[in-house]
Amino acid sequence: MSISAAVSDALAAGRPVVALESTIVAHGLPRPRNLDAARSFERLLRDAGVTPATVAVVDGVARVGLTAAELERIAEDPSVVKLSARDLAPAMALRVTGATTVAATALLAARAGIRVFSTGGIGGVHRGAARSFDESADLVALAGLPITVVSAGAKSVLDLPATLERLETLNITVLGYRTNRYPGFYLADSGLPIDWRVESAEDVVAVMAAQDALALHRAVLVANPLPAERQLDPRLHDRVLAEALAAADQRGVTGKGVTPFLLAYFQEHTGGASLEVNIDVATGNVVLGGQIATAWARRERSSATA
Ligand code: PSU
Ligand code: MN
Repeated sequence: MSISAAVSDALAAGRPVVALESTIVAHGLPRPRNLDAARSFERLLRDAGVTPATVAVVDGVARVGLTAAELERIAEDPSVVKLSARDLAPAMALRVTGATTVAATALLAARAGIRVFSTGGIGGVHRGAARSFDESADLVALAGLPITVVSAGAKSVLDLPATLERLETLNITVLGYRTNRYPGFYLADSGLPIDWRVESAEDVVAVMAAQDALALHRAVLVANPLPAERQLDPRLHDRVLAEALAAADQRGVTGKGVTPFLLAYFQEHTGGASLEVNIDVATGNVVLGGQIATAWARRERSSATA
């Protein structure tokens, strides 16, 4: 594993760092918008004084912090594979280039000592999971990693009530950022309640510190909805969702192909509207992740000198 100089310098100096995943770039967003988006996530953080650490495996090297050329390759090369946590070791051993999911990104970022990670939506329990057993490895990975993940919940292509139940079972703390409802990614409000509401980055950091005090090496999930006026039209959303699920079923898509298939279907069949919402959502999470990392670095510095 290799941590870029920018990231390791920032960590050593106690400056804020935010991890970013690369599956959203390689398999979650269409070319060429994916590269623009990946660059803009990094730029937003740098402009806020935060070091971005985009994670991927490049020619068998697990990298935390990519060069501009590596980021371009992940976005543009169609042979880049999707790597979850269980795929990291074979990808490294067999010198593969791949994009990391939330599970794999969280694992590598936590190993590097990064405490905050921003993404769009996390994986979760798929509809029909009672039969297919399809539950994202993101959930199990986050249950064992001390990292704060900022997302807009999980996409409605998933079974959101079941996803929240699994988060409860796995002891993953869920905080609503200025909301008491779980966000539905494209929609600001899934209608499902969350127990804990926080109002600020400082609140999130206080929860992280309390987890540390208890030696709980588990993720904190910050659920950050997009503003209601920017959400996808709910009628369009419901129609395309039904079609996407039927198409996946009919084509017999299984395993790690399911999520990319559903996301691509949504993008193709909402006339680009879902793509704009997707980028808006991820951008909001990057901004909030930057604020949390900044508050965390400030707290760590003050407790080091206290
Ligand atoms: N959800 C999104 N966009 C994404 C993903 C999920 O809204 O790009 C990606 C993330 O990288 C996540 C992965 O970790 O899909 C989950 O895949 P699976 O369901 O196969 O575990
Ligand atoms: Mn799956």
